[in-house]
Amino acid sequence: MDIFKQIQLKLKFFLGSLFYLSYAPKALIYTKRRDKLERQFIARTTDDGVSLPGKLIRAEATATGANFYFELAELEVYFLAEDLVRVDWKQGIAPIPYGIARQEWPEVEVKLTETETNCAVFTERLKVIVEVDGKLKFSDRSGQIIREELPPQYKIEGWVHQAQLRPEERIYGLGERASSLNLRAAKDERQQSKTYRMWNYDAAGMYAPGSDPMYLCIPVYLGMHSLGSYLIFYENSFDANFTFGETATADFTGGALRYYFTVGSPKQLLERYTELTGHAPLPPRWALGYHQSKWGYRTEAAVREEAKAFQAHNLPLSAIHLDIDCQVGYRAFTIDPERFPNLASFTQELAEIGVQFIAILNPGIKYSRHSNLFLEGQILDGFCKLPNGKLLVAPVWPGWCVFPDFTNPKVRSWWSRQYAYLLDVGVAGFWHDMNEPAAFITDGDRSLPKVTQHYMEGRGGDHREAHNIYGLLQAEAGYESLRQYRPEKRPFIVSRAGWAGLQRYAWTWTGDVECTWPALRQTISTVIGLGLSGIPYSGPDIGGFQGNPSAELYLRWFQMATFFTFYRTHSSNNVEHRTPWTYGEPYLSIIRSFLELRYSLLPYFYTLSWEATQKGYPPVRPLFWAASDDMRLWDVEDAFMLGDALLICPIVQEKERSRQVMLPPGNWYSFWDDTVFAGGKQVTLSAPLENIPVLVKAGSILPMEENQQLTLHIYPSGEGESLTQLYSDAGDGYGSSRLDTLHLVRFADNLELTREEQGDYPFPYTSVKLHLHGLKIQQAWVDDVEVTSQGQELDYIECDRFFKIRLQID
Ligand code: NBV
Repeated sequence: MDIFKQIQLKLKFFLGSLFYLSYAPKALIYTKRRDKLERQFIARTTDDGVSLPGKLIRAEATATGANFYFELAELEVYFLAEDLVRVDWKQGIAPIPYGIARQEWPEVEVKLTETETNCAVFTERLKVIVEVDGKLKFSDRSGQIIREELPPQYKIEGWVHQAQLRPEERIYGLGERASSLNLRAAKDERQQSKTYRMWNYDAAGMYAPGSDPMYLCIPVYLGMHSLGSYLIFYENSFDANFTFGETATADFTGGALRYYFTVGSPKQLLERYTELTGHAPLPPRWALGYHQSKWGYRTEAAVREEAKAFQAHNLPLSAIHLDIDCQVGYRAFTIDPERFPNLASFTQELAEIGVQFIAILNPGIKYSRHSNLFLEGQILDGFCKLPNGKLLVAPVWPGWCVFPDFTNPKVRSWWSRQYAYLLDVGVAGFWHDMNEPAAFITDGDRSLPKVTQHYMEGRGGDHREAHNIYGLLQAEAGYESLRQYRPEKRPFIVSRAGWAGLQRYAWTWTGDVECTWPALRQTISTVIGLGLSGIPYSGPDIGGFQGNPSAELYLRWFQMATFFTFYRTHSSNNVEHRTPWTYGEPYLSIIRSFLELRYSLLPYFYTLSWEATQKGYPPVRPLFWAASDDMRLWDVEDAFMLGDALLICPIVQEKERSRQVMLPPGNWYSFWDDTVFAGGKQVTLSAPLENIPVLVKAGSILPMEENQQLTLHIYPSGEGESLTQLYSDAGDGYGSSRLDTLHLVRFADNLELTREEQGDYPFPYTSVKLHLHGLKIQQAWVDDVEVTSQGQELDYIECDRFFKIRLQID
């Protein structure tokens, strides 16, 4: 970097620090106030007593399970499906079903048996054994015990729930975590266990791998051991600690102990979990393209210049994100009319070149009589208050702020109305930041005091319960708004915080991660973990948020992110402007080729999105998704699957030009040169600067597009057959769609490909190219008409929409 640039950056950093310092007095005052309130609160609730359920007195069968009456507790076991059960230890505040999408389930046949020592309540696929002291065991269809729980302990408020872990057991999930993929692998200083907190948390500008908690905590985890796998979701939003050592302990500070348990393969677990907490709706197709962002676009001219620079560099771009600098005094729902003088025509101008305008907003509302939002919210009595009835006021970007209480349906609908006029001027989507909710402090928890009161749908509650669902409910309000005020288009919201079910309303990103190689590597586990927690759309700030990545680090991060669902460069306001052309050549050309690859893979990405709407499978998957019984895959955290066809091996270290990976079974083709690798073992793959290893599973068909032409890349396996689906529609809105199902059968000397179609949407491609990898086409028939002459050795054939293709390969 030249000396001028260095001075410029130092100056930026210095000014940035001064800017933060200007908030320091408010942060100090608030921290003191908050501490005083917290002290009062802690004094009120400290009590160490715990009680166990005592002895089981009687069991009573119900239509859906059974009720168990213990000396000191009551337990309800309720089957929602044959392999999904809800367990409810009654004491404590019952949850409001914010996380739950499906309430009605068809009745299942459940039986109850009793012996001297225990009772069992079961379906064909899942058995819950309730022992007289309150221990619970869960067994699967084969009778194998999959999980053993100790009697739960009730504290004055909240439960402690423990389960035995098998030595080889792995744990995944808990929402967003900057930890190892297997959460049990990370250890605390005493090297025994690791505790993860359930408390959505603002890293305030920078976090590193190992940091906990993160912005988006979800009390759900998937357990895998040699006898099977299961998923447990605690429907309890209270602050909690989850510890994984010899046992798994969930320690809640309040609320009833209600959890859902299901057994099956990871696929089945995700299917069930997302049936319960909801599927992510189909995003607009443009959202799967590339997004450019920067904390620092202040004017229309700056944004125009950025969009034009993408064109000039011949780089595709789908969206530009505007951070708080576009606002008036950092206030929600504002865009400075002086700096963006004609927003409607500007968003139109961008849309004409295929670029969507995304606006940020934070939940904190300026505490001022000169703020309309404050006055409106006051009329509704819609802001969070303290127990003495006074408004809770804390500093965030606009200065002193009040916080909408999204647990009040009237507040949600009022908040929903606010998006309308930005939608009217063509803002395509929204970026919800600081919604843990975050507040500026000098020390301690960067949020609202725990005593802050919430409406909780009328039953009342405090911030210990409402904190983690705050971002979720803000996203709900936003999503409903976009559905209502712009019904012809699909909503697009990116939310930093959330809870179980966030996928119904929003995408997320992995926040203010540092610009380091370990942070790049961390992103893989974080994104996979989010997917296993039901959130299919996430991705990092490419290059990291805080700092200036080297050209190589940015490039490697970019290459990896090409295969994540949310594909966005973003960076802090005190760092160098970061774009695909920042580092010049050869980086620019390599990035361009990855951007082009991403856009040509859109049919594949879009079909994975459709699959997520049906089954809840995250597009980005762990390697064990391909073979969950292969223990060697359980800890692979530096590679991932994109759908079932692609295996991505990012480069996670500087100057690395090759790497190893443990392949799942089957054969794997190099995407770059068709070399075939036998799976089920470790292989070494080369990784020149120009690319990262990408493998395609033999038997797959990879749909790619370019200029209205669909290319079906066929990667034949030695034997057998496979099904590939291809989903298409208009790319936005709620019109018709189509599903093309491709059936590929491998015979000794030929391949047969048949296509079936469903749905009314017309076939969106003008022609189809069939590209055969690894073998040559000797002769080809399209719908029984021969299209080649003998003696040719072709890599591909081109045709129109077909129903049956036969390729002679020998
Ligand atoms: O709005 C500014 C930033 C934003 O760029 C970033 O992506 C968020 O994670 N925001 C946090 C607030 C300030 C962070 C120091």
